[in-house]
Amino acid sequence: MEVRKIIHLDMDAFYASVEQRDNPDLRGRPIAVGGDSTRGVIATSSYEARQYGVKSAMPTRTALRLCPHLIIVKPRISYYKESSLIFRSIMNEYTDLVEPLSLDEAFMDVTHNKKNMPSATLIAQEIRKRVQSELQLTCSAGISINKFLAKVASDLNKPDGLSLIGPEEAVEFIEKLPVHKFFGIGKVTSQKLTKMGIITGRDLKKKSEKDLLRILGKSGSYFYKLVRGEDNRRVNPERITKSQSTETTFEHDLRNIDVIQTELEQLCHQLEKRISKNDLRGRTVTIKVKYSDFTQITRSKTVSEMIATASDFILIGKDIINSIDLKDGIRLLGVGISNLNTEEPEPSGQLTLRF
Ligand code: DCP
Ligand code: MG
Repeated sequence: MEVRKIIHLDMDAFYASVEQRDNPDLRGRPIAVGGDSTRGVIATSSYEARQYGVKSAMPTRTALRLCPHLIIVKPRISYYKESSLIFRSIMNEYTDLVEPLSLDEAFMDVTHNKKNMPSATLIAQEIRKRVQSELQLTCSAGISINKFLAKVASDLNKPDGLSLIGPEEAVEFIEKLPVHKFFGIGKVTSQKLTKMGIITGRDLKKKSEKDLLRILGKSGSYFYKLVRGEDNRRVNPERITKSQSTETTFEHDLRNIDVIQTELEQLCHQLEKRISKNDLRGRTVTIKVKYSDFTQITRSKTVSEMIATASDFILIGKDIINSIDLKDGIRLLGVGISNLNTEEPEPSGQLTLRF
């Protein structure tokens, strides 16, 4: 099979950079885009603010404690969308195989491209220059042979950087990569792997596919291939997000309803973070529970309004959990949102852009 040339592009401190671009008073200063100090959270922060530890999804109150002179700016999503559209149109000049992951992030497959440029690195460099001159924003690029490595690569020289993981380095790179850097391996799983002495890709590679299926569940086969440099997921320009979810497996089965609800709250905050990145809203909340005997149930509730905040998910999620039989305890809890705004019918005669 032909070696592919995949680029992953990710804007730097996206919302905050747009704000600093549009308001010179904010340039060079620690700013955060987000809600107010009463109950708001930070969507993102400028790199100046990151030095103080101000991060995405942090309560604004905490952020102000870390950095008292932090400037809080209210989000202006329509402006971010406008820049995002231009960003995407620049990428589309090189190929139609552009798969946006959120407003500020996308994969491209430039193996064959409209400009017949043989070097993916040069394409990425050109795009970065154009983003700079047309949007006055910076972005970082990762170039490699598959989606997984391209995404890891774009993070290596952030902000305003580029990095290449070439075909000959791919396998060695993955072998050295700590398991917590693997997308799809969460905190609990990586702790579990660490306890088993699996610290890096190399350790993961020593396991048979059967072992990985046992340790990681269904995704075991995916990781088995991944550590061998194989990730054949294609760049899909048509992908529309239909649902978003997040789940966690506990180290010990949980029986106590208060503990379960606290876990639910954390999951709901993670879910909010995920969907706010994509500017998504939804109407159906689903709770997934796996019992100690590995049987699994899901229960959903649909509301009439589009919702997008952790507090709404928590309210509905708790309602669902209270109606579920917890039996002898649960080993996994998940929360998801569907019936998203991506599935809304388009108003007739009007062209709307999907995000
Ligand atoms: N976002 C959000 N809530 C989060 C995380 C992100 O609303 N919990 C929004 C704001 C970000 C944008 O999504 O600007 C893109 O997310 P990234 O994770 O790419 O973060 P940034 O672009 O801000 O920073 P980086 O330079 O690390 O990419
Ligand atoms: Mg970004």
